[in-house]
Amino acid sequence: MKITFILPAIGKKPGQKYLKSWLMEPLTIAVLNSMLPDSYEREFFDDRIEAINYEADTDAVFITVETYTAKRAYFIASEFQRRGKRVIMGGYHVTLCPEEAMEHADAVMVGNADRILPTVLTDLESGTLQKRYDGGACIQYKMPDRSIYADKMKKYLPVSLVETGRGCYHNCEFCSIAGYYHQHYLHREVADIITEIKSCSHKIFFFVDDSIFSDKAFARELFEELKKLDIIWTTQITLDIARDDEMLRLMKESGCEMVLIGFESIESDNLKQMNKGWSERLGEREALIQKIHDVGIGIYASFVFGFDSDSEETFKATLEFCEKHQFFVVAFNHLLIFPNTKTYESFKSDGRLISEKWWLEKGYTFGTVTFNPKQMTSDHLRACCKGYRKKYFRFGSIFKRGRTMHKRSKGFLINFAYWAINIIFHFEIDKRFGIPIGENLEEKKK
Ligand code: B12
Ligand code: SF4
Repeated sequence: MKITFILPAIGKKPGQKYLKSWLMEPLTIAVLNSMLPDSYEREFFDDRIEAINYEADTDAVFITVETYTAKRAYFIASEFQRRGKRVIMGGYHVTLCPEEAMEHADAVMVGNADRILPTVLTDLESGTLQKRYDGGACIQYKMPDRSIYADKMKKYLPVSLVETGRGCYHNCEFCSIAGYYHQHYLHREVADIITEIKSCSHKIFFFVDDSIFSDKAFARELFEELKKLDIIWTTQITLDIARDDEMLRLMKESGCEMVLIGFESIESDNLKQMNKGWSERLGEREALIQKIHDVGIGIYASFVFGFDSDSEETFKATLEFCEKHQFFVVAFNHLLIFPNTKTYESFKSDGRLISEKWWLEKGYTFGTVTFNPKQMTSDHLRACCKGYRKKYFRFGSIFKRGRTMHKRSKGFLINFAYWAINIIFHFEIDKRFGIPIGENLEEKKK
């Protein structure tokens, strides 16, 4: 048996390269690859950096699909299907929208592959493939098999991606993780994670978890073991980590140099609207941020605009807030209305969606707002996301923050990463906005 893995790309502007900051190693493919029996042949096409060989001699094509890559994934599937190949799809978008994906695939997998993939492979071999498989939520692999993209490693950012757990206990209404894991959290064995980290080639790690300290005992055990390794790492976390002084100290000692925090909004009403009111205790936010900075950990602060209390004034106040705290980097994104989230349902029932399937819409570009905000037009919201991002990443701001960064942490690697990331973000703003989704990917890859 031979399996062909595909990671579809989002899209490109004509003649441009794929966005550098999106070029991370495709951990999903390594994890799925590790689940195949040794006897299987396998190959992988990374649509972001290389041409797909639609003539590949293969028994099945496995495509991982996110909402932004769905249009492209369906095109790739159709190319293989018309050559008589079987296509199986899985991933976030398929889990959130299985009926839609089923129209484009021979089989879809909803949820995690870890438990159910052997059944899919048996059915493939015996020619009894079902239309839909439900993998549920689980995490059961030991060691991702990265050999599948070893030949492409130089094209990816020099960061190793490792997954320590999946899911999150919270239920923020706009979030795909909540739509996928339904407030469940699961983690791997610490020993497996450490063995995996030791096998990776880079010194910088991104733990792709959405909420690494959901299980505090596990997190503590993990951080204690990380202390024995000479690595630096980052992850996504909620601000309440700073309520636990011991955990914060342990994180820093174990090599954590930066955390990504989804603040989402500085407006209480917005936080309530998205069911993230729990992230804010009146007056405490500033103190918690200070504690993280005092221990020497930088913050990648992420904000989402377009909730009902947002106007340009919110952008101004948020920029001021970010400049005051001198965050490592920020993201100012417009609200993305992902399918099968509570936000999607409420915007749909209020008649506020401009397009119900924006991700398949012809001409849809990255940065285009797909709903009607309350206090701004959708074009104004888009312009503010871009304009205020530009203000934060102007060179004056980067230099000023760079000096603060150096005072917070003296590590060479993290300071180097600060300059590299900020400069990449500075130049990527214009490139990122307006990327046509699913387009120009058959151009010769550079
Ligand atoms: C690392 C990461 C990135 C990296 C690189 C991603 C990459 N493709 O290489 C960076 C930082 C660049 C990034 C960027 C973006 N990301 Co991102 N990212 C992640 C993150 C944190 C981890 C992904 C991962 O490696 N998971 C580990 C693997 C093992 O899990 P998995 O992919 O779910 O795979 C399992 C199952 O889903 C299933 N499965 C998956 N595919 C397939 C295929 C088949 C055939 C089968 C059978 C099964 C199967 O089996 C696997 C094993 O159980 C996820 C959140 C998360 N925790 O997963 C967000 C996430 C995927 N990203 C998301 C988004 C929105 C983006 C951006 C659009 C953000 C932005 N505004 O710029 C960009 C798009 C970039 C792109 N696609 O090129 C969303 C997608 C939501 C959606 N509905 O599609 C997520 C879910 C985050 C979120 N909280 O909403 N991202
Ligand atoms: S936004 Fe963050 S905290 Fe909220 S459900 Fe999603 S992953 Fe969990």
